[in-house]
Amino acid sequence: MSRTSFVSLALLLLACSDDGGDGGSGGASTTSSTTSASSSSASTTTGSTTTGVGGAGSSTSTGTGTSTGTGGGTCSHDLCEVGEALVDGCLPCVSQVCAADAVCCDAAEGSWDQICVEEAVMLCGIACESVVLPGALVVTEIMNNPEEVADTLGEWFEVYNTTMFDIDLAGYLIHHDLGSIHVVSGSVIVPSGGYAVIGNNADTATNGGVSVDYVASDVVLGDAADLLRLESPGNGYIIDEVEWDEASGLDPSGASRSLDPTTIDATLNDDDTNFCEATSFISGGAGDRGTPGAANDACP
Ligand SMILES: [Ca+2]
Ligand SMILES: [Ca+2]
Ligand SMILES: [Ca+2]
Ligand SMILES: [Ca+2]
Repeated sequence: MSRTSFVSLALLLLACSDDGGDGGSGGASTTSSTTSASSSSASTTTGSTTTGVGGAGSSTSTGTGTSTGTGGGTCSHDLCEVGEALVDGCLPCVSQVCAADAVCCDAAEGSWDQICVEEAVMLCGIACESVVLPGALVVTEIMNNPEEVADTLGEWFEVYNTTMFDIDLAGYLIHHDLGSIHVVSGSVIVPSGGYAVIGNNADTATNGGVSVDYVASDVVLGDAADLLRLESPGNGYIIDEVEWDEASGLDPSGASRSLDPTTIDATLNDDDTNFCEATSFISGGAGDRGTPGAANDACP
């Protein structure tokens, strides 16, 4: 099995698991050695670009090369960082990765490249800032049919970051109705455990009072049916995709399609029945309902 097909297979398995996302695009190349989705935000970080902590708030780091807490020796660099090939066994996770992909421990011919980093994330469950996998972002709210303002002025959607790292959407591809692709220009930080709002108009005086973090004026949100897909740059992973169709019975006008807060998950948001009409009025808005940039209303 080639190295890239291993990553694709692992992503496929991830997509089939409970906490997986929408899976990667099978033909996507993962050979580029860097991903550009790393966060450059200084809002919560200390300047370290990769930390590799194993869990939020956990003091046991399974990703750092200096960790010896789970046996093994000391690795020459962090498992989340690309660099020279690591010595097999310097951490249990390295043994796991190199058993599957010998290149990562081949000092003569190989190196610990970005594929090795991704494999460490997928095989060992560590977290690395440079690896954004399907499910990391979830589309949680879609205002596809505002009423108080024209759709051409007041459409927006909201994404939530499920990971412990901030995610920068710079370079991400936004598809609506497959075939239309918007490439995010510039930095748009989705904070860890927080939201970003992407809309077609940032002027709160004319867009229904919505604070928009990024304007994508060419992303049109169909009233009857449409889809949104967020694709990461470089590796082409589908980080989340959501489709809707009024045939499901949910067909709001003047209220967003709002994902129930108990189902914030990239797989669960594939089911239209997990959405309902928002009930809160947009703060300072013109009368439409939604919670852009904030937690969603509970569904009945
Ligand atoms: Ca619309
Ligand atoms: Ca409308
Ligand atoms: Ca989804
Ligand atoms: Ca919301």
